Amino acid sequence: MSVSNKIDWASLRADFPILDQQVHGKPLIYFDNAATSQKPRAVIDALVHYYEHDNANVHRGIHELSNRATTAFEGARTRVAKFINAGSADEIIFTRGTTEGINLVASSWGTKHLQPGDVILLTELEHHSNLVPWQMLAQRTGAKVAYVPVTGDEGLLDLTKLDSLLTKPVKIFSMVHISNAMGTVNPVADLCARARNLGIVTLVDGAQSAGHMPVDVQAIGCDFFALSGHKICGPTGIGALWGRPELLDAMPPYQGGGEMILSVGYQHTEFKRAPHRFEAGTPDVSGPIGLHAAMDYLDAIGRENIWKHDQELAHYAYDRLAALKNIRLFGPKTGRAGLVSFLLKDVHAHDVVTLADQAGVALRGGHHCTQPLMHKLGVESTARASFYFYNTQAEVDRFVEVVKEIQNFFGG
Ligand code: C6P
Repeated sequence: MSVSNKIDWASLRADFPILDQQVHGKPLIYFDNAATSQKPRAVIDALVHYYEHDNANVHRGIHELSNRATTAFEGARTRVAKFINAGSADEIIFTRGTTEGINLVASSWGTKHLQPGDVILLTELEHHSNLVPWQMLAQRTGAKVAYVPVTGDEGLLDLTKLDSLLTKPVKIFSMVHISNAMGTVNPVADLCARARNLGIVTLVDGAQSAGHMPVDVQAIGCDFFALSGHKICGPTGIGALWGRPELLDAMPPYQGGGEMILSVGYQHTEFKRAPHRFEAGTPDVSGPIGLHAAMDYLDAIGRENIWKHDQELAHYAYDRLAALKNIRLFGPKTGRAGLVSFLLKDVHAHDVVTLADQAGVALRGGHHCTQPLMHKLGVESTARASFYFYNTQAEVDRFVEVVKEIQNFFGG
């Protein structure tokens, strides 16, 4: 693999203590990175350091620990802004993850702007996180939800339909950057430009893209971008939503409470500007600190390098699986992100995952929170192997052997 020549991937792998273990007596092969990534020592150390030295509530105290915690917390906001090339830290709202980021936009921006007859445009590839909040909003406002169709097993958007779908009643177009179920990489910059020409607001679900490829929200040209920290080497429970400042400042708060106010009376409250008006209550302080360490770690490797590595591994895995009999593969043949999704003839995806686990290989099987997509493709579930930069070609070879053993076990 070409990128392997430039970077010492093996030594990076040693940064992840969890990977050095046996599962069911076999060396762990962790291929469930699209669900959550593992954490390097640098992130674990940042969390331990924070709790051992600086733990305090933020924005409240004038004491030393509170000042340190606040500086670290706000420093992490600046780091996130740099990670996705936002114009300023004020454009970054800390959330629990992608799900909460999308809910925030649907609830705050959506409730303010949508009316009966308006349309919310999504794609048939979406994760439930980018479906359910919009369906709930449609129910509340009388708007309708429409979808850019998917062509079939290759999981590509049928963009021939886009002109007829991007019409005047569409108020927001919310799309996944990388499909967690198919590995499709959507041409989000092009989609956002076409929407923007018509004055349509756009949101990009960056759950699977942010830590896997270079992301520049200004180059993408979207209005909102949501990401999850736990999928990019950061802690669970922390994520970020980026929004254009002119949109954020005109949006009503999503939740009320402490920290998001300028002044409160018994009848009336004045709110802070974005981002603080969207962060009610004591925030997760350690989460942003861990996320900061994760982003430093990823950028020291280079997301361009990570992207090439993951893509090469995914294409290698895809080609090796495609050489097997009685297998159905999902997602694009070329240009795919770092995962493969498949079904073995007459074997349930859960059985594949259970037997792979016995061999030490961690996969995911199920509908991947994309039930409508699965129904469209006429399946209930798939088995999925999803990669990150600490995975190796040798692990893929072992995984393919395990898939063959499972086929033999079931007489296939
Ligand atoms: N996908 C997977 O195994 P949260 O849970 O908020 O961190 O991320 C939600 C989410 C949103 N969009 C996409 C494209 C995603 O892949 C995910 C999470 C995991 O594929 C859990 S279902």
